Amino acid sequence: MLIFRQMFDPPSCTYTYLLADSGQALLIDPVFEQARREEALLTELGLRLVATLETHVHADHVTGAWLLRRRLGSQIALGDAGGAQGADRLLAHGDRVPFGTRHLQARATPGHTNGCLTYVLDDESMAFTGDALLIRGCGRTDFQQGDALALYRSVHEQIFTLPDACLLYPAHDYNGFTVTSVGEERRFNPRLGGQVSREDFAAAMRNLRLAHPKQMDVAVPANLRCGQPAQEQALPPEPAWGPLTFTFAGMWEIQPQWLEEHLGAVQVLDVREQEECCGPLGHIPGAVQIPLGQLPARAAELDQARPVVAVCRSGSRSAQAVVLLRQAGFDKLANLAGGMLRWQAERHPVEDART
Ligand SMILES: N[C@@H](CCC(=O)N[C@@H](CS)C(=O)NCC(=O)O)C(=O)O
Ligand SMILES: [Fe+2]
Repeated sequence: MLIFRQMFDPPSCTYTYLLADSGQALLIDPVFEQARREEALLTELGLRLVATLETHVHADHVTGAWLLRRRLGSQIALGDAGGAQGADRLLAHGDRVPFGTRHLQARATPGHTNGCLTYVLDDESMAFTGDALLIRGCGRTDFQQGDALALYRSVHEQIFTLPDACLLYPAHDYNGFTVTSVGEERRFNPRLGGQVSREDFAAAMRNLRLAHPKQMDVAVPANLRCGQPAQEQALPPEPAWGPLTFTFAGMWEIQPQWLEEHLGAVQVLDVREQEECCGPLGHIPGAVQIPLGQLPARAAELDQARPVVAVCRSGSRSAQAVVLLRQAGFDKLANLAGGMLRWQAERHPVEDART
Protein backbone atom coordinates (compact mmCIF):
# COMPACT_ATOMS: atom_id res chain seq x y z
CA MET A 1 0.00 0.00 0.00
CA LEU A 2 1.32 3.40 -0.96
CA ILE A 3 1.91 5.80 1.91
CA PHE A 4 1.89 9.47 0.99
CA ARG A 5 2.33 12.52 3.24
CA GLN A 6 2.75 16.23 2.52
CA MET A 7 4.68 18.28 5.10
CA PHE A 8 5.14 22.04 5.20
CA ASP A 9 8.03 24.26 6.30
CA PRO A 10 6.42 27.61 7.20
CA PRO A 11 9.48 29.91 6.96
CA SER A 12 10.22 28.93 3.35
CA CYS A 13 6.72 27.75 2.33
CA THR A 14 8.36 24.51 1.16
CA TYR A 15 6.53 21.21 0.82
CA THR A 16 8.35 17.99 1.66
CA TYR A 17 6.78 14.77 0.44
CA LEU A 18 7.03 11.31 1.95
CA LEU A 19 6.32 8.36 -0.31
CA ALA A 20 6.61 4.81 0.95
CA ASP A 21 5.80 1.25 0.04
CA SER A 22 6.68 -2.06 1.73
CA GLY A 23 8.57 -0.30 4.51
CA GLN A 24 10.82 1.72 2.19
CA ALA A 25 10.47 5.49 2.04
CA LEU A 26 11.60 8.39 -0.11
CA LEU A 27 11.54 12.04 0.90
CA ILE A 28 11.30 14.69 -1.79
CA ASP A 29 12.77 18.09 -0.90
CA PRO A 30 13.42 17.70 2.83
CA VAL A 31 14.28 20.91 4.72
CA PHE A 32 17.36 21.04 7.00
CA GLU A 33 15.51 22.50 10.01
CA GLN A 34 12.72 19.91 9.69
CA ALA A 35 14.94 16.80 9.49
CA ARG A 36 14.10 15.84 13.07
CA ARG A 37 10.36 16.04 12.37
CA GLU A 38 10.70 13.91 9.24
CA GLU A 39 12.82 11.37 11.12
CA ALA A 40 10.10 11.16 13.81
CA LEU A 41 7.41 10.43 11.23
CA LEU A 42 9.52 7.76 9.57
CA THR A 43 10.11 6.11 12.96
CA GLU A 44 6.44 6.29 13.95
CA LEU A 45 5.33 4.78 10.64
CA GLY A 46 8.03 2.08 10.81
CA LEU A 47 9.70 3.18 7.57
CA ARG A 48 13.31 3.07 6.41
CA LEU A 49 14.42 6.09 4.44
CA VAL A 50 16.14 4.74 1.34
CA ALA A 51 16.76 8.05 -0.40
CA THR A 52 16.13 11.77 -0.39
CA LEU A 53 15.39 13.39 -3.74
CA GLU A 54 15.78 17.04 -4.64
CA THR A 55 13.68 18.61 -7.35
CA HIS A 56 16.49 21.18 -7.76
CA VAL A 57 19.26 23.13 -6.03
CA HIS A 58 17.03 25.36 -3.90
CA ALA A 59 17.67 29.06 -3.40
CA ASP A 60 15.38 29.68 -0.45
CA HIS A 61 16.13 26.95 2.13
CA VAL A 62 18.86 24.43 2.91
CA THR A 63 18.06 20.81 2.06
CA GLY A 64 17.93 18.20 4.82
CA ALA A 65 19.49 15.59 2.50
CA TRP A 66 22.98 15.57 4.03
CA LEU A 67 21.67 15.61 7.61
CA LEU A 68 19.22 12.76 6.94
CA ARG A 69 21.96 10.70 5.27
CA ARG A 70 24.16 11.23 8.31
CA ARG A 71 21.40 10.24 10.73
CA LEU A 72 19.60 7.52 8.75
CA GLY A 73 22.01 6.38 6.05
CA SER A 74 19.73 7.46 3.19
CA GLN A 75 21.11 8.04 -0.30
CA ILE A 76 21.15 11.54 -1.73
CA ALA A 77 19.78 11.83 -5.27
CA LEU A 78 19.34 14.90 -7.45
CA GLY A 79 19.60 16.08 -11.02
CA ASP A 80 22.96 15.71 -12.74
CA ALA A 81 22.76 19.16 -14.34
CA GLY A 82 22.50 21.08 -11.06
CA GLY A 83 26.22 20.98 -10.28
CA ALA A 84 25.91 19.78 -6.67
CA GLN A 85 28.77 17.88 -5.04
CA GLY A 86 28.49 14.95 -2.63
CA ALA A 87 25.39 13.16 -3.92
CA ASP A 88 25.16 9.38 -4.06
CA ARG A 89 23.19 9.39 -7.28
CA LEU A 90 23.03 11.99 -10.03
CA LEU A 91 19.80 11.53 -11.92
CA ALA A 92 19.24 12.06 -15.64
CA HIS A 93 16.00 12.25 -17.61
CA GLY A 94 14.27 8.86 -17.52
CA ASP A 95 16.10 7.48 -14.46
CA ARG A 96 14.03 5.53 -11.98
CA VAL A 97 14.21 5.69 -8.20
CA PRO A 98 12.67 2.59 -6.61
CA PHE A 99 10.99 2.31 -3.18
CA GLY A 100 9.39 -0.99 -2.15
CA THR A 101 7.54 -2.30 -5.20
CA ARG A 102 7.03 1.21 -6.63
CA HIS A 103 9.22 3.79 -8.33
CA LEU A 104 9.44 7.43 -9.34
CA GLN A 105 10.71 8.40 -12.74
CA ALA A 106 12.70 11.59 -13.22
CA ARG A 107 11.81 13.96 -16.04
CA ALA A 108 14.17 16.82 -16.84
CA THR A 109 12.17 20.05 -16.53
CA PRO A 110 14.81 22.83 -16.73
CA GLY A 111 13.93 26.50 -16.79
CA HIS A 112 13.60 27.57 -13.13
CA THR A 113 17.11 26.16 -12.75
CA ASN A 114 18.98 24.07 -15.30
CA GLY A 115 18.98 21.00 -13.01
CA CYS A 116 15.24 20.88 -12.24
CA LEU A 117 13.60 17.47 -12.24
CA THR A 118 9.94 16.49 -12.01
CA TYR A 119 9.36 13.11 -10.38
CA VAL A 120 6.46 11.09 -11.79
CA LEU A 121 4.95 8.16 -9.89
CA ASP A 122 5.04 4.86 -11.83
CA ASP A 123 1.28 4.87 -12.60
CA GLU A 124 1.25 8.61 -13.49
CA SER A 125 -1.30 9.30 -10.75
CA MET A 126 0.92 11.95 -9.17
CA ALA A 127 3.94 14.03 -10.02
CA PHE A 128 6.23 16.28 -8.00
CA THR A 129 7.02 19.32 -10.07
CA GLY A 130 9.45 21.22 -7.84
CA ASP A 131 9.37 24.86 -8.92
CA ALA A 132 8.83 24.12 -12.61
CA LEU A 133 5.09 24.33 -12.11
CA LEU A 134 3.47 25.82 -9.01
CA ILE A 135 -0.29 25.84 -8.34
CA ARG A 136 -1.55 28.53 -10.76
CA GLY A 137 2.03 29.77 -11.00
CA CYS A 138 5.59 28.71 -11.76
CA GLY A 139 9.11 29.18 -10.48
CA ARG A 140 10.95 32.37 -11.33
CA THR A 141 13.58 32.34 -14.06
CA ASP A 142 15.77 35.27 -13.09
CA PHE A 143 18.67 33.45 -11.37
CA GLN A 144 20.41 30.03 -11.16
CA GLN A 145 20.55 29.64 -14.97
CA GLY A 146 16.84 30.44 -15.19
CA ASP A 147 15.47 30.39 -18.73
CA ALA A 148 11.83 31.22 -19.43
CA LEU A 149 11.72 29.61 -22.86
CA ALA A 150 13.22 26.40 -21.45
CA LEU A 151 10.65 26.43 -18.65
CA TYR A 152 7.78 26.88 -21.11
CA ARG A 153 9.03 23.91 -23.13
CA SER A 154 9.55 21.77 -19.99
CA VAL A 155 6.06 22.39 -18.66
CA HIS A 156 4.34 21.85 -22.01
CA GLU A 157 6.36 18.82 -23.08
CA GLN A 158 6.97 17.04 -19.79
CA ILE A 159 4.15 18.01 -17.42
CA PHE A 160 1.14 18.96 -19.53
CA THR A 161 1.58 15.68 -21.46
CA LEU A 162 0.77 13.66 -18.33
CA PRO A 163 -2.85 12.47 -17.92
CA ASP A 164 -5.30 15.26 -17.01
CA ALA A 165 -6.15 13.48 -13.74
CA CYS A 166 -2.50 13.28 -12.64
CA LEU A 167 -2.21 15.16 -9.34
CA LEU A 168 0.58 17.71 -9.18
CA TYR A 169 2.45 18.54 -6.00
CA PRO A 170 4.78 21.56 -6.13
CA ALA A 171 7.85 22.37 -4.01
CA HIS A 172 6.25 25.57 -2.69
CA ASP A 173 2.99 27.32 -2.28
CA TYR A 174 2.74 30.88 -1.04
CA ASN A 175 -1.07 30.92 -0.84
CA GLY A 176 -1.83 27.79 1.15
CA PHE A 177 -2.86 25.64 -1.83
CA THR A 178 -1.73 22.04 -1.50
CA VAL A 179 -2.40 20.15 -4.73
CA THR A 180 -3.56 20.61 -8.30
CA SER A 181 -3.90 18.47 -11.42
CA VAL A 182 -2.55 18.47 -14.95
CA GLY A 183 -5.97 19.18 -16.49
CA GLU A 184 -6.56 22.06 -14.13
CA GLU A 185 -3.20 23.74 -14.75
CA ARG A 186 -3.44 23.23 -18.51
CA ARG A 187 -6.64 25.23 -18.46
CA PHE A 188 -6.20 27.69 -15.64
CA ASN A 189 -2.50 28.33 -15.03
CA PRO A 190 -2.31 32.08 -15.70
CA ARG A 191 1.34 31.97 -16.78
CA LEU A 192 1.53 28.78 -18.78
CA GLY A 193 -1.96 27.42 -19.38
CA GLY A 194 -4.80 28.23 -21.77
CA GLN A 195 -3.71 30.21 -24.81
CA VAL A 196 -0.52 31.68 -23.33
CA SER A 197 2.26 31.57 -25.95
CA ARG A 198 5.96 31.15 -25.22
CA GLU A 199 6.50 34.82 -26.10
CA ASP A 200 3.71 35.94 -23.72
CA PHE A 201 5.26 33.82 -21.03
CA ALA A 202 8.82 35.05 -21.54
CA ALA A 203 7.68 38.67 -21.48
CA ALA A 204 5.73 38.15 -18.27
CA MET A 205 8.67 36.39 -16.63
CA ARG A 206 11.06 39.22 -17.54
CA ASN A 207 8.89 41.58 -15.53
CA LEU A 208 8.19 39.70 -12.30
CA ARG A 209 10.42 42.02 -10.24
CA LEU A 210 10.61 39.72 -7.24
CA ALA A 211 13.08 40.33 -4.43
CA HIS A 212 15.70 37.60 -4.12
CA PRO A 213 14.93 34.90 -1.54
CA LYS A 214 16.12 35.99 1.92
CA GLN A 215 18.17 32.81 2.44
CA MET A 216 19.70 32.73 -1.04
CA ASP A 217 23.31 33.53 -0.11
CA VAL A 218 23.37 30.77 2.50
CA ALA A 219 21.08 28.28 0.76
CA VAL A 220 22.67 28.00 -2.68
CA PRO A 221 26.24 27.25 -1.51
CA ALA A 222 24.96 24.81 1.13
CA ASN A 223 22.68 23.06 -1.37
CA LEU A 224 25.58 22.74 -3.82
CA ARG A 225 27.06 20.58 -1.00
CA CYS A 226 23.73 18.69 -0.68
CA GLY A 227 22.99 20.51 2.57
CA GLN A 228 26.26 19.92 4.41
CA PRO A 229 26.72 22.89 6.76
CA ALA A 230 29.91 24.91 6.45
CA GLN A 231 30.65 24.25 10.15
CA GLU A 232 29.73 21.44 12.56
CA GLN A 233 28.30 24.07 14.93
CA ALA A 234 25.48 24.63 12.47
CA LEU A 235 24.03 21.21 13.30
CA PRO A 236 20.76 21.26 15.25
CA PRO A 237 21.55 20.83 18.98
CA GLU A 238 20.67 17.47 20.53
CA PRO A 239 19.53 17.20 24.18
CA ALA A 240 22.57 15.87 26.05
CA TRP A 241 21.07 14.81 29.39
CA GLY A 242 19.37 11.62 28.21
CA PRO A 243 18.41 9.50 25.18
CA LEU A 244 15.37 11.57 24.25
CA THR A 245 13.25 10.81 21.21
CA PHE A 246 11.33 13.42 19.27
CA THR A 247 7.76 12.73 18.14
CA PHE A 248 6.04 13.95 14.98
CA ALA A 249 3.63 15.70 17.38
CA GLY A 250 6.60 17.86 18.39
CA MET A 251 7.29 16.44 21.86
CA TRP A 252 10.53 15.21 23.43
CA GLU A 253 9.99 11.86 25.16
CA ILE A 254 12.00 9.64 27.46
CA GLN A 255 11.48 5.88 27.84
CA PRO A 256 10.43 4.35 31.19
CA GLN A 257 13.43 1.99 31.39
CA TRP A 258 15.92 4.87 31.19
CA LEU A 259 13.96 6.82 33.79
CA GLU A 260 13.98 3.92 36.28
CA GLU A 261 17.76 3.68 35.91
CA HIS A 262 18.27 7.44 36.34
CA LEU A 263 15.64 8.41 38.92
CA GLY A 264 18.26 10.20 41.02
CA ALA A 265 19.46 12.34 38.13
CA VAL A 266 16.17 14.01 37.21
CA GLN A 267 13.12 15.65 38.78
CA VAL A 268 10.03 13.58 38.12
CA LEU A 269 7.02 15.90 37.93
CA ASP A 270 3.64 14.19 38.37
CA VAL A 271 0.86 16.48 37.13
CA ARG A 272 -2.13 14.29 38.07
CA GLU A 273 -4.60 15.29 40.78
CA GLN A 274 -3.67 14.43 44.37
CA GLU A 275 -6.09 11.49 44.66
CA GLU A 276 -4.82 9.85 41.46
CA CYS A 277 -1.25 9.81 42.78
CA CYS A 278 -2.29 7.43 45.57
CA GLY A 279 -4.87 5.56 43.47
CA PRO A 280 -4.41 2.20 41.75
CA LEU A 281 -1.46 3.37 39.64
CA GLY A 282 0.46 4.88 42.57
CA HIS A 283 3.30 7.25 41.72
CA ILE A 284 6.95 7.11 40.79
CA PRO A 285 9.21 7.18 43.89
CA GLY A 286 10.37 10.71 44.64
CA ALA A 287 7.96 12.38 42.21
CA VAL A 288 7.11 16.04 42.84
CA GLN A 289 3.33 16.32 42.68
CA ILE A 290 1.90 19.50 41.13
CA PRO A 291 -1.51 19.12 39.40
CA LEU A 292 -1.44 20.49 35.85
CA GLY A 293 -3.84 23.33 36.66
CA GLN A 294 -1.49 24.62 39.38
CA LEU A 295 1.72 24.29 37.36
CA PRO A 296 1.95 27.83 35.93
CA ALA A 297 1.77 29.28 39.47
CA ARG A 298 4.07 26.69 41.05
CA ALA A 299 6.76 26.14 38.37
CA ALA A 300 9.31 27.86 40.64
CA GLU A 301 9.19 24.80 42.95
CA LEU A 302 11.21 23.01 40.25
CA ASP A 303 14.92 23.51 39.60
CA GLN A 304 15.57 24.78 36.03
CA ALA A 305 19.14 23.50 36.15
CA ARG A 306 18.07 19.84 36.52
CA PRO A 307 16.14 17.86 33.88
CA VAL A 308 12.39 17.52 34.46
CA VAL A 309 10.48 14.42 33.34
CA ALA A 310 6.75 15.05 33.34
CA VAL A 311 4.30 12.21 33.96
CA CYS A 312 0.54 11.72 34.17
CA ARG A 313 -1.82 8.78 33.65
CA SER A 314 -1.40 8.35 29.90
CA GLY A 315 1.12 11.02 28.79
CA SER A 316 -1.34 13.60 27.57
CA ARG A 317 -1.56 16.06 30.48
CA SER A 318 2.19 15.70 31.03
CA ALA A 319 2.81 16.70 27.39
CA GLN A 320 0.96 19.91 28.15
CA ALA A 321 3.08 20.31 31.30
CA VAL A 322 6.20 20.15 29.11
CA VAL A 323 4.76 22.91 26.92
CA LEU A 324 3.98 25.09 29.96
CA LEU A 325 7.43 24.57 31.49
CA ARG A 326 9.12 25.42 28.19
CA GLN A 327 7.17 28.68 28.18
CA ALA A 328 8.36 29.27 31.75
CA GLY A 329 11.98 29.03 30.58
CA PHE A 330 12.86 25.37 31.31
CA ASP A 331 14.83 23.63 28.57
CA LYS A 332 15.85 20.23 29.97
CA LEU A 333 12.43 18.65 29.59
CA ALA A 334 10.86 15.39 28.51
CA ASN A 335 7.53 13.65 28.66
CA LEU A 336 7.45 10.11 30.06
CA ALA A 337 6.40 7.93 27.12
CA GLY A 338 3.16 6.09 27.89
CA GLY A 339 2.68 7.74 31.30
CA MET A 340 1.89 5.78 34.49
CA LEU A 341 -0.15 3.22 32.53
CA ARG A 342 2.95 2.01 30.71
CA TRP A 343 5.19 2.54 33.75
CA GLN A 344 3.01 0.17 35.75
CA ALA A 345 2.40 -2.29 32.90
CA GLU A 346 6.17 -2.68 32.54
CA ARG A 347 6.47 -3.15 36.34
CA HIS A 348 8.73 -0.23 37.12
CA PRO A 349 8.73 0.75 40.84
CA VAL A 350 5.72 2.59 42.29
CA GLU A 351 4.78 3.95 45.69
CA ASP A 352 1.41 4.39 47.40
CA ALA A 353 -0.48 2.19 44.91
CA ARG A 354 -3.92 1.43 46.38
CA THR A 355 -6.17 -1.15 44.78
N1 LIG B 1 10.06 35.52 -0.30
C1 LIG B 1 10.60 34.25 -0.62
C2 LIG B 1 10.90 34.22 -2.10
C3 LIG B 1 10.76 32.86 -2.58
C4 LIG B 1 11.08 32.71 -4.07
O1 LIG B 1 11.61 33.57 -4.76
N2 LIG B 1 10.75 31.50 -4.50
C5 LIG B 1 11.10 31.05 -5.80
C6 LIG B 1 11.28 29.55 -5.74
S1 LIG B 1 12.86 29.12 -5.10
C7 LIG B 1 10.05 31.29 -6.84
O2 LIG B 1 10.24 30.87 -7.93
N3 LIG B 1 8.96 31.98 -6.52
C8 LIG B 1 7.93 32.17 -7.50
C9 LIG B 1 6.95 33.20 -7.07
O3 LIG B 1 7.09 33.71 -5.94
O4 LIG B 1 6.04 33.46 -7.86
C10 LIG B 1 11.88 34.01 0.17
O5 LIG B 1 12.52 34.96 0.62
O6 LIG B 1 12.25 32.85 0.35
FE1 LIG C 1 13.36 27.05 -6.34
